[in-house]
Amino acid sequence: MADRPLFDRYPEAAKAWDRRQFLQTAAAGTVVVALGGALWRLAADDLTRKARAEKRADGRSRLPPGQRVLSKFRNMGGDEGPGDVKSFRLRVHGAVASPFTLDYAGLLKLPQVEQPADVHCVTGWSCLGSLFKGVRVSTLAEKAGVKGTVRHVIFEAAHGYTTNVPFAEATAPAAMVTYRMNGKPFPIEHGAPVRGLVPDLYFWKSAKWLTGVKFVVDDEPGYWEVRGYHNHADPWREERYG
Ligand SMILES: Nc1nc2c(c(=O)[nH]1)N[C@H]1C(S)=C(S)[C@@H](COP(=O)(O)O)O[C@H]1N2
Ligand SMILES: [Mo]
Repeated sequence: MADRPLFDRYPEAAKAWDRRQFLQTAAAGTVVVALGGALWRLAADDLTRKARAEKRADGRSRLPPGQRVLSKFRNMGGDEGPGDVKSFRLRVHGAVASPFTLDYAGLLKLPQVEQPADVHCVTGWSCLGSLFKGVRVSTLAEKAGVKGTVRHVIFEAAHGYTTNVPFAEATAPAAMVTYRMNGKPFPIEHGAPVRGLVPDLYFWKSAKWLTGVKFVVDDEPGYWEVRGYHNHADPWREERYG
């Protein structure tokens, strides 16, 4: 861009000059963004087509209906927790024989798994095959000794965010509390240091900035569930809104 001339004596000329510069910059930017966007869209459409044709081990389509594949997670926002490992605590409680609280080192001492998962956001994007490392919710359930009457798991997060998942689905092999994605810690905006992961339900069921896992007898609809989103959130049934 050209250096801005001195317009002290001609403020009207200054306005016109600034406007012209602005329009030029905006036009150039639009072309670049449009080109980049078109290439990105072609690549994403290709991933989407491939995933539609694939089947999961459980026989379901790799891509739930109404979803498009993105190559990485979009940051969907939320009220961030502190994000550091030093202050991290995970409270495992509710209808259990032995409630306990883990710090980060304690979490790492439990049996670990590292397994790929696909995630599906209710806004329509899916991200396939990221590798997640962590501790299964079933491991936490066993350690706590959940009572036979427990039917739901409430994931608790910073600033009061919660989400509810049926016990059977929260303790399926795919569901965990995770602290690594593709070998790297989660960035703060994606839930550092530990987030829930219930990949076979819409992604709002995967609480970022996790602080607790509570096993309960009676259901407790969470933050989004009381704001019009579906209580169950199965992407293959498109359970988007309640
Ligand atoms: N604590 C907390 N967890 C949360 C949310 C939130 O607002 N707060 N948003 C949920 C929603 S709506 C989605 S789609 C995913 C987004 O995760 P991402 O930002 O890592 O893509 O996190 C879920 N977990
Ligand atoms: Mo979301």
